[in-house]
Amino acid sequence: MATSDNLLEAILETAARLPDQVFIDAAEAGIVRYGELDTLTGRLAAVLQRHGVETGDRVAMQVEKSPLNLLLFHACLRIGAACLPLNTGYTDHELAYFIGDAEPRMLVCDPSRRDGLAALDAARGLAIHTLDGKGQGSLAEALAQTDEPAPLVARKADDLAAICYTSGTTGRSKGAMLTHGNLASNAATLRELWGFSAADRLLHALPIYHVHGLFVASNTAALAGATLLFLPRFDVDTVIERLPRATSMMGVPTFYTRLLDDPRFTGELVRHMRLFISGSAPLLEETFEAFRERTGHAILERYGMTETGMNTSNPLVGERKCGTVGPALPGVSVRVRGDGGAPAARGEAGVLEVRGPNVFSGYWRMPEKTAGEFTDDGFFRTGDIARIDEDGYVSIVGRDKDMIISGGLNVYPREVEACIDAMEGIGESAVIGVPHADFGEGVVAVVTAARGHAAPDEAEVIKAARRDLAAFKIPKRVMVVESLPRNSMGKVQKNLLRETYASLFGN
Ligand code: MLC
Ligand code: AMP
Repeated sequence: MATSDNLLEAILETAARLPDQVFIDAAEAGIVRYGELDTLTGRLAAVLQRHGVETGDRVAMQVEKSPLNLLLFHACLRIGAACLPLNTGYTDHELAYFIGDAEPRMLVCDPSRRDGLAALDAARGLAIHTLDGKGQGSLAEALAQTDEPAPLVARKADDLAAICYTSGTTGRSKGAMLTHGNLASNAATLRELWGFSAADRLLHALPIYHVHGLFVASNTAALAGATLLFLPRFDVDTVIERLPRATSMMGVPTFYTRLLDDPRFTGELVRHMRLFISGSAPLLEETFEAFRERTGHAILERYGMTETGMNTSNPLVGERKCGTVGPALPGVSVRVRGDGGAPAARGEAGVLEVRGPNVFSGYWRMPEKTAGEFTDDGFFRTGDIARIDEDGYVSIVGRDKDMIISGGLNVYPREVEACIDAMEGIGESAVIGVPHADFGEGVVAVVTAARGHAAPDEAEVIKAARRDLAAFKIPKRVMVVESLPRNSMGKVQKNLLRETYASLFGN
């Protein structure tokens, strides 16, 4: 019986029952069995402690996906340190902000980034270890030299387990503080709801620097004693090759559209599969229908956020309604508020609010920002526009926040605009998302020339943006206009721009 609310303790309970079962099968990158989890996480935790990481500290990780990367998250849980997963695409410029804000005790990065980040350790007393996608680096070397496992530290449900940064529509990126209770309750609910068991082999092609791959997929599988078929990234060839061994798969909509684009992806290939789950971005009805026609499987769509983990899900057994994200999870309350904060009538659209054990404890060192996002009765304002039907199924119909979701990754126009506006020769810019067959939405920048300057050059703008911004945020196109359309209040009319460029990517 678990003696504390430490999420790793719950995972190790499952592990103790299934010592020979494979937890992570990463093919040539190695295999980790459930029976090894206690010792491995203990030894890795001992390495962290030897470098000064204590309970309550933060450990930042910006590393390529590998089994050791996932175990590093578990090692943090073990000693009550909060892990700070960071997109591998973030530039040094972006990284410096997260390090400055979260003040981690340790950063684990790819060996190729080590030199560029050298200034950080000197300036902040930060211990830096390296780890590459093959599981090699100074962290692996230190692990090999460590025999004595660090004991597991008891945690309460409201103790911090992770800080996940999510950009804001205004201002700085915010670190969403997720607790052991948030992660454990959500994983236990999803295991039950989606019927995960030790018989499952979950095809895991998601990155593990976001909640989808790190928490939803990995924690749910680990609590169930399932096997993760761990791929370094989503690659159609490898996915098609490994699907015959899988029972289930989780992905963003781009995974499913890319599979459908490949003639080798047939109903025969996936007849044995139990479950396909989609989330992180809207699944188009045409994708749902084409998938069902090709394979006979109805993709199960669910809805969540970094701040909340999963909130709603279509059912495992029962109707999966296309175009909806299903009813609220057990224990989670959802409601829709119309204009002025009054409850919306059933079927009417408004801002979606959620409350439950999955909802984060607040933004790191931003108490005012946190207070502003919660209602007096404890509901979190998601910023998504939704409606709820007579059966309690939620449909996400829009966003109250100026955010683009590209291939399941969020891009905040304001951040890209600030970067472009600072460039020589640019007057102003407006960044929008328009339909894109592969990424769902494609980032487009509409720019004007600064007074007295020639029209900006598309390639130059893109090249300059790359210096500061991760590749997924870089506009796929830069359109030059004489002036941006504005309303009578002087606000840029992005809806007009979205209409103008709706077919830019040939949709
Ligand atoms: C990569 N690129 C992207 C991109 N991913 N551009 C826009 N949007 C993206 N998502 C860039 C690359 O850097 C490259 O640029 C160019 O686009 C082509 O890359 P690619 O080879 O096609 O990309 P690929 O490596 O295949 O990645 C695409 C992807 C990946 C869809 C497989 O982005 C992915 O795994 N997305 C999942 C993200 C995720 O896990 N989200 C969950 C968030 S949690 P260049 O210029 O370098 O050539 C969340 C909560 C919830 O939202 O509910 O789950
Ligand atoms: P993130 O901040 O990366 O966690 O992204 C969370 C956002 O992704 C949500 O607020 C929604 O806007 C969006 N999202 C997640 N799942 C879905 C879904 N199934 N349908 C539509 N939008 C989704």
